[in-house]
Amino acid sequence: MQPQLTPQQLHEFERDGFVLIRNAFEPKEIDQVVSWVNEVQAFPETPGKQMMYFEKSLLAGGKRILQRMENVYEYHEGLKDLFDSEQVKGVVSDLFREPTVLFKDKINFKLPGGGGFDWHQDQQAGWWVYAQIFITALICIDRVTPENGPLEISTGHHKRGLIGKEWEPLNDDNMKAMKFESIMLEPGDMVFFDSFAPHGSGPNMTDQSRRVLYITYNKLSEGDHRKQYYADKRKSFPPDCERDPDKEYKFRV
Ligand SMILES: O=C(O)CCC(=O)C(=O)O
Repeated sequence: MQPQLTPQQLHEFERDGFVLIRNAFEPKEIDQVVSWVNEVQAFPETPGKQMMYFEKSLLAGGKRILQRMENVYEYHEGLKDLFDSEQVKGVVSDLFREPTVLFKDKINFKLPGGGGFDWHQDQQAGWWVYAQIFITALICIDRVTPENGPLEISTGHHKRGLIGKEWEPLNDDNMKAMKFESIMLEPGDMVFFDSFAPHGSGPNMTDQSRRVLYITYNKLSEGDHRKQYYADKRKSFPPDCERDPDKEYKFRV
């Protein structure tokens, strides 16, 4: 099923910096995507392949849990086809009003005890090197509730360009006059958002996971940068299993 954006949804995206599409996937389709996410979640940590990042659970015991996985595109046929599909990439092209190319793919697992994300614009994470603007497609895998760390997005501030500094979360001054909307989701819902839309989220202190796929594209006219982006990221912020034990690594934005 290809979610056909209505003129109203196109308008909302331009006005707000994001648009929510309910039931973008049929139940059978999203069940398939959930089973693919289960498969990659069980992948072993392997240097040079999918990039797996872990965190310490905020719940009692503080065990090491999977926080996010990137670059599964090359290692899972089903997810690769999904990221290349009309249903996801095609809609981003409609929003850009021109052909688009995959920039990065990521699953945020937010398992029980998984931490939140400081307020930021994705564009602050050094993305300028690659392109001027990106659109991310979020696909909801697990139900998102007020308790498990929903995505919170501010409406209408995407038109202000870079609001904060690169590589630093937004500060109170940057966020004056911003209102954030928490987005509750069911599996199969999608959100498309602009790389300048300020957003963040809280931790998941429940006993259920809150997994969400984030697939990011840029305009094809700005070039295909996925391989270079991941080569750069492996150096600057490598996955856990590729780290130098004598070095300290800090997630910035
Ligand atoms: O998944 C979330 O809760 C927010 C994720 C986010 O902002 C990010 O990965 O940049």
